[in-house]
Amino acid sequence: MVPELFARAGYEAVTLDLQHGMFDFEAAVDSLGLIALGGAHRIARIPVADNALAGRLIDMGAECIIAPMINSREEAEQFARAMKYPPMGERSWSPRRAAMLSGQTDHEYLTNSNSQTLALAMIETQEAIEALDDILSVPELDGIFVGPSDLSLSLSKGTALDPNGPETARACADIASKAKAAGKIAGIFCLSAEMVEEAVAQGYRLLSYGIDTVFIDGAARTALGETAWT
Ligand code: 3PY
Ligand code: MG
Repeated sequence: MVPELFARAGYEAVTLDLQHGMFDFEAAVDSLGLIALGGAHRIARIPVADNALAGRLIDMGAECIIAPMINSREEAEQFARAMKYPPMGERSWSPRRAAMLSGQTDHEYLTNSNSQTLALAMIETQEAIEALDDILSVPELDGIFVGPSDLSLSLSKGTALDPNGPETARACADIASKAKAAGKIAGIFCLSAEMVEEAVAQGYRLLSYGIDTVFIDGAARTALGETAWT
């Protein structure tokens, strides 16, 4: 029920995290249907370099795939090409559920899906920042998605987990303006409402804000704190 709750709460899109979250493929397949039922767009994050899973999830109805730790043009290209049908890429044919969930026939889906699905490469290392122009030049790639926690770890050479820090914020602003100049979508993970505001001001268009376990943890602690006997 959790993905559906988020969709019904008013999020425009709900992301299933198969990199760090608890989803296996079957749970993700169920959840994609529940997000659709709740009326939100369907996003999934794959584990590092798992382009085969990107293909399976998009066939099962994910509309956007986020690929973590993309550090070179070649990695971006391999990922994005797995997401797009020829002649653009080399996505393999069998989109049964994706066509169903998007209310299209297979033929309509074939015509439309390259422009209706998003391949986003995560920028979350110093190496990725150095290769950013090359990554942004991949025509099949729709955009980038920043992971500020890993980015801060990488920029500080492992000495600081500081997703809100000034060095990370400067890097995030640069990434957004380069993405905009390249005509690509810029997305980012936000840990707070303040980060959402800052990211919007920097030009980010896809904001991923809130984690189910963090919300539950916070609500549980608040509820306990409100009782007289704890
Ligand atoms: C990061 O901040 O590194 C992320 O991957 C966010 O999900
Ligand atoms: Mg990360």
